[in-house]
Amino acid sequence: MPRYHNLITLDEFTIQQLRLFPHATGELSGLLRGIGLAAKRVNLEVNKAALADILGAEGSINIQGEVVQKLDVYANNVFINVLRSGINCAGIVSEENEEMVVFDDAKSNQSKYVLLMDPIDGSGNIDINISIGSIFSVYRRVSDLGKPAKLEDFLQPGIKQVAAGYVIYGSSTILVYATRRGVNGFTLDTAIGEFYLSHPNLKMPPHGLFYSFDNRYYNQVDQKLKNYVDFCISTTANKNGPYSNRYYGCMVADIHRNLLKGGIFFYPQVTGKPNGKLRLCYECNPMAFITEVAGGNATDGKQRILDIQPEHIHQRSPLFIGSKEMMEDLQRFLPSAKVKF
Ligand code: AHM
Ligand code: MG
Repeated sequence: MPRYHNLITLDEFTIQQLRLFPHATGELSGLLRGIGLAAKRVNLEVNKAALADILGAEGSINIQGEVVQKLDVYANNVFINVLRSGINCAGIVSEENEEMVVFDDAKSNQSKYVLLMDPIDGSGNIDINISIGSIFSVYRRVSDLGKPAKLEDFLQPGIKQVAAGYVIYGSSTILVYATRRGVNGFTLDTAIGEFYLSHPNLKMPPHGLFYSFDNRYYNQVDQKLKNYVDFCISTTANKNGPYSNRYYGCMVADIHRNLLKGGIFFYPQVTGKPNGKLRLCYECNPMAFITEVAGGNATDGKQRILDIQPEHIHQRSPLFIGSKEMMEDLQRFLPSAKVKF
């Protein structure tokens, strides 16, 4: 019998998790089901991108000052439409929307969750058929149920995340999500259109062979960080010699590999980008949450990512994230990095 006949689907898994919590309402399961559905729709378009006239720039510049790709817009609409038509989300913040989007209807106002997302991470990879991703982060609202969600619901420190996850559209499509109980990965079987549990209880290896950093910024970073990059490519980096440099231009793909194989990823402060490039609320926080639950660490170079109180939904943050022992090595070079929590 094929292996997957014994596997459970994402929906079955999230429903089984409910049995562990007698007071659970099923709302988070419903929300994850919605995310899974949106991911399947996006996956379909990604797979026929050139045929579906979805390659290339859309023609506008987003709030971050970046060129918006057609697929960014498509994916953003798919996620928003699925979540708006469901009843398990009170509103969203997206990289593609300057303001929060509140689903102000009687049912959605009763929902206890809000979601923050980057609908397409690694947009620069779309046209060249290299992995891209979607990232999401779920919080319990702090504003009153029954009323529209408020900005304060979205501006919570990452440590308050109830769940976080990503979808990687790669050689296969995998949805990985974390709750405090663990990290699990589900691979899309396109024939039946279901995500199946394929990577149960993921743990990040404490050490790995990869470092992910855009080397074009080498001459723009602090001397201490240059010393660390020099260490990564030195013969003493680990017992097998230097680390391999792997940088896909898609953080989801780099961190997915590091989660499975061990590694470190960093996008620091560089010239003209005092806070790096990545967005705290829907890029750094969800990846930090997943990584920590899996046994790794994440810092902005001064403090734990998950402890940062966001002030703006689109604020950027430097990010250093990865396997525990590699993060401890980093701290020897950047003593202020505070990677041990
Ligand atoms: P995006 O969400 O607009 O695609 O930007 C985020 C991406 C990350 O996935 C990736 O690591 C980084 O931007 C690449 O940027 P750079 O070309 O500056 O190295
Ligand atoms: Mg993006």
